[in-house]
Amino acid sequence: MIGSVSQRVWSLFYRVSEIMKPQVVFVLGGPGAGKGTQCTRIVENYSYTHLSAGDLLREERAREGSEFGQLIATYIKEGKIVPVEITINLLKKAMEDTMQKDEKKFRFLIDGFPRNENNLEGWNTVMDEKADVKFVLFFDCGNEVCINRCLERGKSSGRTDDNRESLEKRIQTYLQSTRPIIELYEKLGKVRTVDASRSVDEVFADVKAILDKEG
Ligand code: UP5
Ligand code: MG
Repeated sequence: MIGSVSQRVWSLFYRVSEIMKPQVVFVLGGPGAGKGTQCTRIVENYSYTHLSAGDLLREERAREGSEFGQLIATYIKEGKIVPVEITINLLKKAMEDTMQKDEKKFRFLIDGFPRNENNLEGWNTVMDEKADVKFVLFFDCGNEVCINRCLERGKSSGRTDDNRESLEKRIQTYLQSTRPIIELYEKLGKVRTVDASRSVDEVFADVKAILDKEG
């Protein structure tokens, strides 16, 4: 009798912890494809927390006393992908902090990650057991549109990589390293693609349709 009660308690515990397991959507696409813009819109309409890997790296670059500040600065300007040990710790901590503050916040948009094989390996090593990747939201946008959006933003963004020289490198890195990751998820049937070259509202209409369907 006691045994069966405790069994039921444990099975309930496991069911609850399964429900609370972080649910992740990876948000990928070229530089300036609109990942950040669309994530902001999603957060306004759905119960997701937006974590931009690029923003977390820029914060770490600016943090006084950071041992990685200089390395991150160089990598970002060169459009190269920062070693995953740095990025994954920032992401993990941001997820933990969010869930600690509010246990209901267990749905995450992870924007701009994973960008290459090293990133994916790091995720699988550190987070695979701890979080479920639901799907990849892919903002598909031509290189020229991407470059022009970033150049336009560069007039006021203050970002060290919103200039033509860095942008050429960012595009190359995207094509060589990130596209194969998207293709890999595509083979698993886990990519939801949106034509991101249209207006913010048009893109978001498609995003909504995907999220309403996926839950
Ligand atoms: N805009 C947006 N949508 C528009 C639309 N539909 N129509 C017209 N204009 C639109 O948008 C970019 C600009 O376009 C904005 O001015 C916006 O108003 C306009 P945004 O939403 O910011 O696009 P996003 O895809 O987020 O562009 P971002 O520049 O942030 O993409 P990146 O992937 O290049 O940058 P990120 O910050 O993710 O990474 C920067 C660098 O950090 C990387 O190059 C790399 O060096 C490093 N990094 C890592 O090393 N590892 C990581 O895991 C992540 C980053
Ligand atoms: Mg962004």
